[in-house]
Amino acid sequence: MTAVPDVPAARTRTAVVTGASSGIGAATARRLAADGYRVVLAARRKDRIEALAAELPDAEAYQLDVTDRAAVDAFAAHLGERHESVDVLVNNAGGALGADPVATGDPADWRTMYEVNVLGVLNVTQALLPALTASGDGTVVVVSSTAGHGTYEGGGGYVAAKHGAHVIAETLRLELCGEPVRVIEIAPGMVRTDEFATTRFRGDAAKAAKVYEGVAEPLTADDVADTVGWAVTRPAHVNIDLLVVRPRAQAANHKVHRTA
Ligand code: 8X3
Repeated sequence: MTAVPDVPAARTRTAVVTGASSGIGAATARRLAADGYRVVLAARRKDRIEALAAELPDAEAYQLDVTDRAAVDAFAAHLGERHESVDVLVNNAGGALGADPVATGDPADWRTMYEVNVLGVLNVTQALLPALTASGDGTVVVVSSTAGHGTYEGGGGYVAAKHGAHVIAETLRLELCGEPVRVIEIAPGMVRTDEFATTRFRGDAAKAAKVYEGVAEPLTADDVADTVGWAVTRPAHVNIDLLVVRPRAQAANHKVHRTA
């Protein structure tokens, strides 16, 4: 009789997605769950992430404000207790506030955007890096923006903050060279989500709608999640440093084709 060799059960890999309560974060959580990850959805809005986690095969919701360092450290400790490993971190939490010129932008808005888009990425990445490294094959994703690669009038504090997020990804990749951790930056251009533009214009739906006016097909959150899922599921030795994704109708930050 032939002995059946012991085949070790494949380890369930854990992916953490911040800002998972809506838009690109929620779509990314769904995508990584479909790719077989145990997904931890982290966001401030508990009801939303709980509802999404309940829909996914193996997911957990964890209420988190990425700008609160003590809370982020507690989150890292929680993951250490509850999960065999942390394999993927998708730093997605972020957003824009206002579209004022530099001359009149509100410093409080700039501070808030720096806190979430830059320090939020720093906090969660620092806290989870030991676990990502210990996994033997960790991946850090920074969802930045084309606003991190070029500026536009009224981009103000958002453009400045997203440049900061881009620089974190670039610097971290240099610093981790030789460690078993990839650093991937996904830079989306115009994406129509339920909240991005509405938040930026503080609930002014008319202003928010103008952003996408006449644009045949802005990207969807699923389009971006697809790029995250693709980049993360490349073989471990393949590092997609930077993936810029825009709708066909947007050739550059300023160059958007609109129908009348
Ligand atoms: C969103 C892209 O053009 O609104 O991250 O800055 S843009």
